[in-house]
Amino acid sequence: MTAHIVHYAPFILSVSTSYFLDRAKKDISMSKQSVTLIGAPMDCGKRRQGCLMGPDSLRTAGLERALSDLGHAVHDQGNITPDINTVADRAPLFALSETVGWTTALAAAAQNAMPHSLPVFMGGDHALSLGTVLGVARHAAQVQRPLFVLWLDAHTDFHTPDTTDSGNLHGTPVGYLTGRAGFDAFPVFEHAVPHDNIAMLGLRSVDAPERAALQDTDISYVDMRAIDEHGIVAPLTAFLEKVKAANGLLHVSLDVDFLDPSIAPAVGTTVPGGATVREAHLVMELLHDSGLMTSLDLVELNPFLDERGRTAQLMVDLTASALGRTVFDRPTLSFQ
Ligand SMILES: [Mn+2]
Repeated sequence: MTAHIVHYAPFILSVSTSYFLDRAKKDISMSKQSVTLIGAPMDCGKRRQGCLMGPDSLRTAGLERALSDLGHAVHDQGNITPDINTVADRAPLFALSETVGWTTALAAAAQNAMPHSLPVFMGGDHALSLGTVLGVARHAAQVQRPLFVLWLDAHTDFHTPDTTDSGNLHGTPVGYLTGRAGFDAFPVFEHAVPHDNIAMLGLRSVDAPERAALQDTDISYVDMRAIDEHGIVAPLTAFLEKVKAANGLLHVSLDVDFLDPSIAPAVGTTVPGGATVREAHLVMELLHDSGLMTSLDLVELNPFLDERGRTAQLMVDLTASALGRTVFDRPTLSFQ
């Protein structure tokens, strides 16, 4: 047996070393990108306050450094502010006017950043996706490529201003980006994302009307039970293959509550039974391997509820994984 090992070990070592050196060289030249950090201290998508501190918490946890250490050219353009006095408020919707103002401003910021960089929107609550996806969809239409959306969330956020009981508009961005009725106060979503182009991962808290509406669509929704039973790789890989085959742009929206509250306590809408650290990193690593992600939301981080910055740190680490941080380089043949 000893002879066997001695005989083969140098061969294995030399093959794998040269393979990984080649791979590393290729990665360094191919994966450097221009990244724009855009702060969106938006806190009006729900009543519980604190998300306005999210961008600065992500900065304090070292987001810019984590990405520049990977070789990316990172530019933090600071925080944007909402357009004001856009529409009248309307009960029972909470802060409708302010939310529309953020939507307009964020759509413009997304449209400005997309042609030259991968924008990372530092939220801010999930209502910011009303604006980011609007802007990204406008850009996708301009460059004539289909837009795909990956929603990593405990919730579907498929409400509309007409169906929400709470009046909290952070529960409506997927309703908006799919072109559901009821968003008259908002800018027209000219290029609604087809249901087929949307995948939701991590669901475990879905209102009955949302579930009924969702089940009438072709949106791919994967709840935590499905992840428990079959793992997270298969549904994600299937979705990424679709994006690749269509030469699509891919917007990823990462809600803190996608993660289990035991590892990510800094969110107002904790739901037990979320993704583990490894499941979340695996999603991000597969996104990087695919090379398909073109924009990213980091949302619902409420630093007021955090424990010594651990949730902010995890969100930074997950973003780094999505942009190429690995323990070891390894083959990613499925997307080559
Ligand atoms: Mn959400």
